Amino acid sequence: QTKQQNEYEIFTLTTWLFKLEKQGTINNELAVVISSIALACKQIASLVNRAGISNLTGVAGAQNVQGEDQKKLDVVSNEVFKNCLSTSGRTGILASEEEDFPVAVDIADAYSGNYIVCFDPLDGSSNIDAGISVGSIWGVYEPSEECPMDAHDDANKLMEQCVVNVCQPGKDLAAAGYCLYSSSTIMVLSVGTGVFGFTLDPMIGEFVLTHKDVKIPEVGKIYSFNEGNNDLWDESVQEYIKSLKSPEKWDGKPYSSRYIGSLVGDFHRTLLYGGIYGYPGDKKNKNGKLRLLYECAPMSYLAEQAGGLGSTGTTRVLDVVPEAVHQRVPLFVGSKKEVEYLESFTKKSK
Ligand code: P6P
Repeated sequence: QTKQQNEYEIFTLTTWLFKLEKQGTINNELAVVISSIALACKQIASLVNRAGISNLTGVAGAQNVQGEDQKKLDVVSNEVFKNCLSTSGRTGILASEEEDFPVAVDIADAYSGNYIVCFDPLDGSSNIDAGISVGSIWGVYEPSEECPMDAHDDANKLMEQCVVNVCQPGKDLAAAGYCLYSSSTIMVLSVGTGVFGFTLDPMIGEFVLTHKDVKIPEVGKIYSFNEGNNDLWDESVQEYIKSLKSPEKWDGKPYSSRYIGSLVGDFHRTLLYGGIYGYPGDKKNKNGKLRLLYECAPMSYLAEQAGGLGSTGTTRVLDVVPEAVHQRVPLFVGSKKEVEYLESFTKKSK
């Protein structure tokens, strides 16, 4: 029987992970990896919140008080993520938006689990100086014993082959999530049993359960696209956006546009309020701007776990087979009916 919850009992990310481990839903290694990600995000939250004060805003090249070269906040965040994931002892290879090639965790740090973690340590960091929401995005991919050991390939190539062969979003994602650094710091994640959100309580330094089994609204009258690129988009996307603005089509109530230029903030609003976020390919970049393994796949995984959908416009994002670590794909993600409506335009044109 369920134990009566007393008024002082709080549910934290740590106790949530323990419950899943006890149920056999996740193993201890994955619980430790996710806890190490939570530690990294707590550190980054503090850095982001104090960026202006501790002179961490602005571009690299500035001098700090010790006269050392100032690192950009996303470079610092990358170091924080790598340190926490390496010292967790449960990871094998780390692929970061900030690193040209995946890095193998030092064998001295490895213990068990051997998970591959792909992450964008501080997405949207160009918004920091303006105090606009930013976030960390991550995906934990199942470990794999075999990696293509190609003797004459150098270590970098070998690492890249490992990640590409092992990280197939639709079958190898063991967990995915993001941490939103905004009016509050919220960790949103899934291990395949739905989407849960935990808000950082600065009083106790713990992520406390605040969003239980989030379900994205079936439909939503908000679209989130950078319309400055409209003339570069495929005609099918232009037609789609035009249809959202038609008062006649929507009983006099066309869609609203919301775009803050920070994927984590735009996605989080879409997850809670419904609607669609899109970063289409365009004439300059046919695959758009966002990366599959540590932006599009984690967000699509979360959307589907919440009853939504993530599409490239022609196929489900989670069905894409990676060909390179920093591979880009177009992304349309949000309420299932909204993404399906978009696909009724983009699939027709193919
Ligand atoms: P644009 C931030 O640089 C980012 O990667 C996402 O967070 C954001 O959604 C997108 O790029 C914004 O790109 O071209 O609209 O400025």
